[in-house]
Amino acid sequence: MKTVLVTGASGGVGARLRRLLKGVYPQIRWSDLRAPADLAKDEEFVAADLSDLNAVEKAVDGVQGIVHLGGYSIEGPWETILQSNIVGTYNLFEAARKKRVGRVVFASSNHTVGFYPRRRRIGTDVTLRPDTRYGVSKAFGEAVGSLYAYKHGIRVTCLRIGNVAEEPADMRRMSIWLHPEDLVQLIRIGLEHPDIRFEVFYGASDNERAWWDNASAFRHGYKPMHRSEAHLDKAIAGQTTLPADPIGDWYEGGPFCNDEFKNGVERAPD
Ligand code: 15L
Repeated sequence: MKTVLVTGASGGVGARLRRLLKGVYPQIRWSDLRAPADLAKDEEFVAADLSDLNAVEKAVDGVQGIVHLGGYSIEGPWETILQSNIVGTYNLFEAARKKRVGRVVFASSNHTVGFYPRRRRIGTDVTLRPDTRYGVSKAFGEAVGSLYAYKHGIRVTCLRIGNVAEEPADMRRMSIWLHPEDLVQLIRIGLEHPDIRFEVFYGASDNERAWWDNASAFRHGYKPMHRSEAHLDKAIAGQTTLPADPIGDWYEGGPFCNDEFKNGVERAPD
């Protein structure tokens, strides 16, 4: 893996990866709509709008692997989600096929399965239950990844990321937290592990209160280095600042589930 493209360079996760991936691969090309304000002289950057296939093809040209973080990272209006995440992710995989890129790591999200109740422990093989249009777009991305893996032989890893941060901010994040260094480990498995064909991993650190069975990641050698339990006090303190949310507190997706929720608490499906 000599040259790797990372989309979404200007976002919060992108900023952390720019620091942590330095030196890991000989050449890293960063991409986003606009360059990060603190782009260093030795960092390669290509501006690309994901909804423009020609621009994406140029960004992808000559790389062996892609980490696709780009797009809209929270719930948004349909038109925004459609262009940034649905058209954008299709373009990314299509450009990868045309330019013969060998591997793609796709940043999926816990919001593909947000409507599972917290009391259930789920694997990566459950029927998806997206909690938002954003979650639907990530489910679409996983499906496109599967298509391009099985039809075109691209080695694809989908990371259903929980919440990337240095510490879990509240009690929900105690269960879904992903330390940036553990994210790097998962990305490296996706880009380097010889057995990858099409895999889905949960993007979670060593979380004692996890709702997810991450066996497939462990089978590929994932050994998370960070334990959410070590930050419990901070998470409890963060939780006290949040309003009660009967829907969000019941489901794994938290406030994303409550957003526009019209189903009636008593009819909230299990
Ligand atoms: C996500 O998928 C979002 O990109 C991120 O902004 C957080 O909201 C995270 O999920 C979460 O569930 O905490």
